Amino acid sequence: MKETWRWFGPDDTVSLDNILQAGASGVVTALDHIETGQIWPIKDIDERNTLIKSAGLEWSVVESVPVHHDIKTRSGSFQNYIENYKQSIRNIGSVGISTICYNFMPILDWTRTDLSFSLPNRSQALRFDMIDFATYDVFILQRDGAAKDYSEEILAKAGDRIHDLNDEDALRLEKNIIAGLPGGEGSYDRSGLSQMLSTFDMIDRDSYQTNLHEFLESIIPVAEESGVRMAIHPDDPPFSLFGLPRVVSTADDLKSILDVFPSPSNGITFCSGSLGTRADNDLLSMVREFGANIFFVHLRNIIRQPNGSFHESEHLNGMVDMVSLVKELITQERKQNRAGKKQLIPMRPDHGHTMASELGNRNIRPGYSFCGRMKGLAELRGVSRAISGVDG
Ligand code: DNO
Repeated sequence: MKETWRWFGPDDTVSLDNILQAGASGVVTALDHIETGQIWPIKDIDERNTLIKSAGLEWSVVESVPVHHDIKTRSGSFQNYIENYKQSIRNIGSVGISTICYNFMPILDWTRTDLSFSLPNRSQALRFDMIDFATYDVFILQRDGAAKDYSEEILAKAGDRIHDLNDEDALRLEKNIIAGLPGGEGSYDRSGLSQMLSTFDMIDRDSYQTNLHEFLESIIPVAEESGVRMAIHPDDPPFSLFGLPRVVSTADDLKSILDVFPSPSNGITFCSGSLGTRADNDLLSMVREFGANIFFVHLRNIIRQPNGSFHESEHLNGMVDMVSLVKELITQERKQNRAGKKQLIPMRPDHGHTMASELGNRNIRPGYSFCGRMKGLAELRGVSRAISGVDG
């Protein structure tokens, strides 16, 4: 696999030199200054690419070109936005970047309830706590019908928790959940979120899946012509939130995406941390099943609890058997290369703990510390080299 690093552009606290020093050879980045739905101009893509190249790195993956809400809901100006999306794919392909990561999560992109969950070694991790989430949804946001989306046990605990939260805790919880995380799309306040949720009143799981399929039918042929591979990122977390449909969460979901438009340009971002938070997702068999269409890999580990809560653990210590997963990914990569692809799959250490000199630094993007990711990358490279070496 090719070792890459997510870079948030020239304003990132981590410089391109830092990325080289951490041991990556590729960069994963996006033009966050372009408003969602607008065309990415060749000039801007070119400028970013030149910057990366002049630092001795390669722009391996665009993460992400966000999909506009109108496309997801097939409302408003969705046809226009699809045309713009196609043009962005062409422009990205014309600069020679061959992989685009995107997602189809409704309203919120990835979300957590706690951005500084303290681990036994006193570093900090991101956590999703189901009871906190239910507390917010049912008692703070007071979404219509929210209670029916949770078990009696969770509701009872949420009912207790709301009494333990002071105003400041409640606001922090709200901000963590809905104000948007790095690279994520949606950033809302309470009334903005409620208003967005109402746009999904008439969209159930089946119709949302159809919307995704129709989007793929429009863009995949353009990606093929442009020499670009589209890699859909799974839902994070991979289950419904706020009663919204999520359609990129399981092996069946991924299969339906690949089957609706079979193409060397229609593929997935295999995110072990997202997919791994469902106990019923068998990651190794997913890699075996979808290997030929895994165009990008995020490696991250988790510890989950039976009620759906989880936190992000060290890259090698958690419920994902990371060594076996890396081995399976390398096996698939070799198989593809023997079949003539001759391409390494870009991999990035996904998230890292906040630790060492970065603890307490408010400028660190949650999940995107330098030290934590460097530790993750070093560990994952070690595993990867050991496996490649052993198998020749
Ligand atoms: C979180 C990330 C997400 C992801 C996008 C993909 O760390 O994995 O921001 O990149 O949702 O489109």
